[in-house]
Amino acid sequence: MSNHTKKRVSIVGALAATALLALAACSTSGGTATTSTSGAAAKIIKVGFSQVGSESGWRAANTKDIQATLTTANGFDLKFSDAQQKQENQIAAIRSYIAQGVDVIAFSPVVESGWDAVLQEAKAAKIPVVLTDRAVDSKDTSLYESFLGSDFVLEGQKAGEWAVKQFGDKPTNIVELQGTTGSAPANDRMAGFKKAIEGHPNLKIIASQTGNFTRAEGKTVMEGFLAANPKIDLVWAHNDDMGLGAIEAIEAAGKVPGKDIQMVTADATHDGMQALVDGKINFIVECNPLLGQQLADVIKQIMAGQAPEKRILTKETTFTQDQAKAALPTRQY
Ligand code: GZL
Ligand code: ZN
Repeated sequence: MSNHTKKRVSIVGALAATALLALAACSTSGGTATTSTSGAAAKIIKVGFSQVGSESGWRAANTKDIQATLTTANGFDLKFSDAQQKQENQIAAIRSYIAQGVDVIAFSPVVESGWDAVLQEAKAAKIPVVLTDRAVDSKDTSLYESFLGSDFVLEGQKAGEWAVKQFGDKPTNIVELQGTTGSAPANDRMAGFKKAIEGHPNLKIIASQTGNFTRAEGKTVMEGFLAANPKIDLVWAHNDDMGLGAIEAIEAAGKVPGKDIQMVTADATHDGMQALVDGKINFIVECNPLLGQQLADVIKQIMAGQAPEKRILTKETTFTQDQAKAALPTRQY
């Protein structure tokens, strides 16, 4: 190849490389615009998210997934707030998102009721709202575009059906560690479990109290249950974290969890599944926290002027000890 041609080839090569670099830079810089598939600059979507808190392993996995999915590289500018399980903090966060003029508001309501006023304000500001994880009891369903999350009644039912199978018609004293008072998961898991055991009068819920979905409160409430009830056969804990706290109280009382007192929980987080493998929990009903992709898809539909499905269910299953042994090594949370 002549020197002249070599020179031309190297200039063309350099130009092509620069062009490629420029293109790459603009698509990952996450500046004001990203190149969408059509090549036209797609607007970054400003999302205000109000999270319940950081009360449990489930919540930590849910937060991690949402933050890992709603990134600038994926076309989002995510504003995220943790309400420490207080409704007034969520209402304040939603109001601040309205004031900031975000494109979409998403949140997991800590309790079911008391949202109509602030959701009316979002509607008046023409900011669409997406519910994730937990539901609100607003009669006016125009206040939100979509609700994506689990069927908690079904989760409770699965736990109750297991208890019926496990204890047959032997007299069985059950204590219930309820989730946050007034929250959709607590209300619905309780209802589902009760429905599954009705018609089996041998299965009796002899005590029921909220442990607010935390390990610490689950332990304290279980200590109270143990002090007041000489015969407890089964703990029904609305989440793994309260169950793990209860295990500490059971062991401190010199009893063997999973044997002297059996346990069924909801969530299937890593630590819960480990306790199931260790035989301290006997059955877990999964509640899938990985809602980030579904949320991203719903927001993109809304921004494209499409109406998302009103109710989007999460896929989830149940685990026996053997199934937990098989699943634990590859679980994402
Ligand atoms: C259920 C979620 C509940 C989990 C708890 O979707 O709202 O809140 O079961 C969490 O672990 O605290
Ligand atoms: Zn029966």
